[in-house]
Amino acid sequence: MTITITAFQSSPDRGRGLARDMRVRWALEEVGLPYNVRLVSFKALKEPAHLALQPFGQIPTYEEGDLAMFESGAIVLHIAQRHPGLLPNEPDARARAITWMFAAVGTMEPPIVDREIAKYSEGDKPWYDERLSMIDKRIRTRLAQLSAHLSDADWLDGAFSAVDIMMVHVLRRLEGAGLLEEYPNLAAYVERGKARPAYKRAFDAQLAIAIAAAAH
Ligand code: GTB
Repeated sequence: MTITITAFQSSPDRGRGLARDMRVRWALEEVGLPYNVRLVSFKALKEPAHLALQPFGQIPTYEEGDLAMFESGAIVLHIAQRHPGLLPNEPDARARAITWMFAAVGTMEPPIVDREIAKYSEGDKPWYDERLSMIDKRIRTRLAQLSAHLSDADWLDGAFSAVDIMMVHVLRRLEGAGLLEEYPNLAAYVERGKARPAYKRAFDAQLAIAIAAAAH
């Protein structure tokens, strides 16, 4: 069955692989599934054809036969549940891994996204520095807790899994903020994820789109 995902026609990150199609691409590459990418403009994101797939007018989406999905975490979980290699088989271990996938999007990601939103929507306000340091405090709390959990392990929950796809991609959004570097085991964890061949294939695929868009 052909798989089609959506991605930005022109990603604001200019090929840094920070948009959430990257985590879906990475999961697909890890399990060796070929996929097509439909590029969507910002205008088309808010039009009925795309809203029928993604009610919030965002990327990524995932289509496979009659199935249409949105939410990057749900898509990665779907891929991991149907193809070997990204989740443990033992039911309790699988439940624990899914817990960590939710922790990536539900606990770690929100303050990290807040930081970015504050930067571009409130960066000119007189109280921005104070707000930023409050957000950074929340992020540091979460990073310290995650760092303690990871300790000296390579991956968050046993063998490499969909958990690490989600968490590494969430943490990558802190690149350039100077926060991740305060937790060397987390910085090394992210680099370990980025060194995986499947990650590199996914990254190169989205970069090729950014390069083509820049050439237009
Ligand atoms: N919860 C949803 C999911 O996980 O799938 C969130 C999806 C989402 O936020 N999509 C963003 C989007 O489509 C792109 S990934 N935004 C357009 C809109 O809302 O109109 C977020 C993102 C965007 C840009 C960068 N960047 O430039 O660095 C990084 C991440």
